[in-house]
This record gives sequence, structure tokens and C-alpha cells, in this order.
Amino acid sequence: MARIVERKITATASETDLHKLTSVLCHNEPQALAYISAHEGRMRRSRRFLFPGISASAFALVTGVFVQAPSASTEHRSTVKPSVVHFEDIAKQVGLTALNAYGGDKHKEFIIESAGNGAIVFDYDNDGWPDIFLPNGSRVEGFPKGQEPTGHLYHNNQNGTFTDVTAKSGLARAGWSQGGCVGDYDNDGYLDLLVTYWGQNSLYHNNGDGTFTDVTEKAGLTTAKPEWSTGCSFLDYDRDGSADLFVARYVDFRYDSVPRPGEGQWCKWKGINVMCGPRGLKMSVNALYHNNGDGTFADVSEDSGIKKAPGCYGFTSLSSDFDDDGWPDIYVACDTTANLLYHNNHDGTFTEIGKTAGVAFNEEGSMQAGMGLSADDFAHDGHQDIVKTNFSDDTPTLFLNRGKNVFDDVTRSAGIGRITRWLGWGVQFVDFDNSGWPGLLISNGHVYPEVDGKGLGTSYRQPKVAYYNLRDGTFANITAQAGATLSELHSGRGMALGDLFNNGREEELVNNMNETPSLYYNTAPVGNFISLQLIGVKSNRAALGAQVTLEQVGDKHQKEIRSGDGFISQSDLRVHFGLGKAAKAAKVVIRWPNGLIETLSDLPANRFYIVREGSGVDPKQTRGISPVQIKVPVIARRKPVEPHR
Ligand SMILES: [Ca+2]
Ligand SMILES: [Ca+2]
Ligand SMILES: [Ca+2]
Ligand SMILES: [Ca+2]
Repeated sequence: MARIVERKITATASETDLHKLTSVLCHNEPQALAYISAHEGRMRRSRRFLFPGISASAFALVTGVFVQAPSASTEHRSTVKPSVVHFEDIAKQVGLTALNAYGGDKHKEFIIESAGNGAIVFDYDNDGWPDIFLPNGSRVEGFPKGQEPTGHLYHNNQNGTFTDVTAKSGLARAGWSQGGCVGDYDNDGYLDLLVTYWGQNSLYHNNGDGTFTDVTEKAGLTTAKPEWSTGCSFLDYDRDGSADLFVARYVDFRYDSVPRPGEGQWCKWKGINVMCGPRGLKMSVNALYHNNGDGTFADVSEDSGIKKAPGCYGFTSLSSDFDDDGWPDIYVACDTTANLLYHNNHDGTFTEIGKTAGVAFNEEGSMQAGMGLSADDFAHDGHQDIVKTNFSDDTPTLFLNRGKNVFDDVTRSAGIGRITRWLGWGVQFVDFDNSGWPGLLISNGHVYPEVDGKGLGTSYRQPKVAYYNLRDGTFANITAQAGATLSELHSGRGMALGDLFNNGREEELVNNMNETPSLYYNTAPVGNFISLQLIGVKSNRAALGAQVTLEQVGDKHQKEIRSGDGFISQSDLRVHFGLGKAAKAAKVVIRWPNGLIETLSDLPANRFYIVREGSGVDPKQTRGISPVQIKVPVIARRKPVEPHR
């Protein structure tokens, strides 16, 4: 294993490179970038010099650590053909109609105008039907009093429609909100909501009656100065049964603290004057809050080691027990800085191991501009793999988790490294057809509206990209066959996943910048499935951090319940397994956050189960497929939606 770790280091860059980079990065970014630029060729070459012609799987074999490795070689070419997948955007017909307002649509003067919003799917009223919250933004020039945009809470009507219930919910707050995440921080059985902001975040306590109360100050989450918080994750890092909170932060930004477009070396892009940053701007610092168990949190960013990590322009956070040692770790997608992997030391502290684990940079040792994240066991080897979206002129990144904190960048061999035109944000591992093998859906959009009409081969509004999992470690790009709606142009941002209509299909909700949202619904036939909602008793009530493994005729697929993914978004907390043609789930092994192992057997397919920690499935609450029919009218291809100005 030592040799594998050693290989990971050399595969990304030499130790000397890494040391020099990390030592200068926090203090002098231009110098770090100059270093990369000067040594890029050597850093890229280092991998080939060290291991000429040795594939990842062969290397694992010679070192005696065989991991079934995805391979793109022709002899292993999958015989699996993608199923028919056909998406329609049904957001408007189901009632998701509020406009997003986020910065300028033709020009962006400041970096705050470029990030955009996440999307949140959670069942706030415990009726078994996932509801939706869509954070909203603002404009530099502001809005007349009373006309400020706010986030929107949509109640699921259980009949294929949603009702905007923002006004009575207590969630109508204006300002530059970003994304959010959910967890039940007070273990009262109702999911609470954290909405991140440039300014002060809002922790909303769910009152259980359809209303929320902003308890940020009472809970001790107010910061000394305004911060630009982006992603967040509730996680019980010390396994005391109360969900703690991690917050990713981006740039230390004020309007008067940054240069204007064209005013510096980081304020031009391909010859165009554009908003400045993040390069050249001061980084913000990620934060960790410990849940005191009495409705309050303590800032433990310092004592837990979170602040010791190298600087990062943080976007999405992703909590997962990546090394399967029973304790949740945290990965952060960082923009134009090395991504961070905080490994949980089991004693309330974390050590940042992104570089040795192989997830700080891409395979070539290049720094990327990380935006969105999702995790799933796409290779069915019992570990949570990571997909990350990045800037344009780059690919998304797929990290195969080989266990014990060793990851391989398999982007190219997996077949998702061919498209470099788009700038990625929201991303989810999605099992489009319930085959049991998650594919990928990616939302895109450029940060600079100014790229339009400049002949740069890219555009401000961009299409989605969908990849089908061929079950041999490779993916097929099915975008062109999966419905024309995927090619409609939007400035897509956060993406959340959930079976909104309880019919066994998972929808993808995308918050579009300065437009109404999109809801992608697959109208093609799908296979069987099971859905599990876990209720923690000794563990945190929302069971965040639970690992659920489906074992089916010699095959294993591990999932985790997590708060925060996509791009600064929150997906349905229920665990959804595609079963293909199987009529039952033979064995489901649950590892609860507090360590209890519980095994369920022979669960009939196409049911929604509720599992209480220590007492198995609650048979009284098992439900079948809902009778809701989503009617997708056959209509002429819609014109692209007129952007909101
Ligand atoms: Ca609901
Ligand atoms: Ca609660
Ligand atoms: Ca805790
Ligand atoms: Ca761990």
C-alpha cells in the first residue's frame, strides 16, 4: 500500500513541487501559478517516466493489492448498451415557476455575481413526499424595497404539482444566498435547513408545522464579520448522536476590496475584460461547528485542524466515510486551488490529506477549478467514488476510490474526459434507468456572460451532459439521445436528486441563473428499485453518515446518506437503489452512523421502506409506487427560455 501511496504522489507531482506550491500558495498565488507554469511540463511528464506503460490495474496487481479496476481497453469493452433515456424539463408544468435573480445577465462586474445558487430537496413536513427549496440571489445595484428576490419553498402536493408556500414558511429572506444543506440538528424528527449566504448564513429550525424560525444567532452560528459561505454539510463527525456542521467558504470579498474588470492580471480572460478573481483575491477559510446538543454550536475550526489546511477557494463540500473506517471525512472542491480532503482522526480532529490521497489535483498534477461534487460507488467495489466539475478548457474529474485513502483519477479511461468546452457546476451520480449502476448528469454555464459572440468556442448559457454507466468502469455520452431538452441552453448551477413523485424514478432539479429552474424527468421505462428512509435513534436522527450496501447475486453497491452535494445543493436523504429486473433486494446491510450493523433480507422491489435504527423495517409504513402520473405533453420543441433581465 505504501507503494501505491507513493505512486499517487508522483502521479500528481513530485514532493518538491507540492511542498513549494503549498508553501507559496497561501501567501503568493501569482508566484505559485508562475511555478506551475514553469514546471508544468516536467510535472506532467513525471508520471510517464516513473511508470511507463503500467496501467492502474496492473500496478495494483504487481503490488499485491488487487482492486477490480475499471478499464477502457478494447478487450474489456463493455457489452452493455445504454438503455433508452428520455428527459423532459417539467419544472413549469409542476409549478416551479419563480425566477432566479443572480447578478448581471450580460455583464458581471464582481465575482459575487458569478457563483449562482444551489438546489435543495427535502421532506420538511414528513408526509413522505420530498419538497423543494430554491435559494435565490441579488444584484449589485439591489432591488427596490419590497421587490427583493427571496428563496422559494415549494410544497409537494402529492399529485405531481408543487405549491409555493414561501410566504407562510418564514424562509423569505433577501440577499446573496448561495446554497444549503439539511440535517436534524436537534433530533426532533423534522429536518432543519442551513442556507449559506455572502453575509451571515441562516440556520432555520423546522417548527414541524410548515414554518421555520431563523435561529442563527441563538445557535451561535453568527460570524464576527460577513463571510462568503458556499457549500455546507451536516455530519456527526464525533459520533455523539448530534449532527455537526461544516461550512465551505470562497473568497474574502467586499465590493471595495477588489479591482474592477480589466484592472489587473486576473481581470482578463482570453483578451476580454472580466470580473476579477478568484485568483488574486484573498481566500476565505472553511469552518467546522460542533453541535453542543442543546441547540447551540461551537466554532471548532481551529481546534479540529480545519484551519490548518492549505488555502482554498471552497465551493461544494461532500461528507463521506471515504476510507470506510467508520468516521465521516470531508472533501471540498476548491476553485483554482488544491482540493482538500479532511480525514477524520476519530478524536475530534481532522488531517488534510488531499495530496497523498490523490484528490488534490488531476492525474496530470494540474490544478483545477473545482465547483460541484457528487459521490457514489459507481464501480460497485464498496467505496464512495467522487465526481467533480471544473472550469472550461478542462474536463470533469472522476476519482476512483481504491480504499484506504487512495484514489485514482480515471477521468480519461472512464470516457468522461473528452468534452472540455463546458464549465461545469451541478453534478449527480444518477441511475437513469434503475439498472443499479449510476451514470452522471452535469449542468454547465460560463461565469462570464462576456464570452458570447467572441468566437471563443464557448457560450454563457450551456447544455447539460449525460453519461451512462457501462458497468466496466466506462461511461457512454448519451446526451444527444436522451432528449432535446438536455441541449437547451441555460446558465445551470446547483443540481439536486430525488424521487419527487414516489414513482421509483429520480428527478434532477437544477437552479438556473436568472431563469426559472429546470426539473429533468425521465419518461422512458425504468427497472425495479427500492427506496429506504433511515431514522436514527442513537445515531443522529436523519442518519447522516449511514452506509447502506445492497448485496445482490455476488454484486455489492454501497451508498451513503449525506448532507450537501451537487453544487452547494442538497439531495433527497432517502437511499434509492435500482434493481434492474430483480424482484427483490436480496440483502441490504446498514452501517448506522454510531456503528450498529443491521441486515435486511429479501425486500420486495418497488417499495418505499422506513427503517428505524435497531428495529429494522417498519412494516406499517411500507408504501408502494404512488399512482401519480406525470403527463408530458408531446409538443413542438420549445424555444429557449427568454432570460430574465
Ligand atoms: Ca413533504
Ligand atoms: Ca429538527
Ligand atoms: Ca456530533
Ligand atoms: Ca473515515
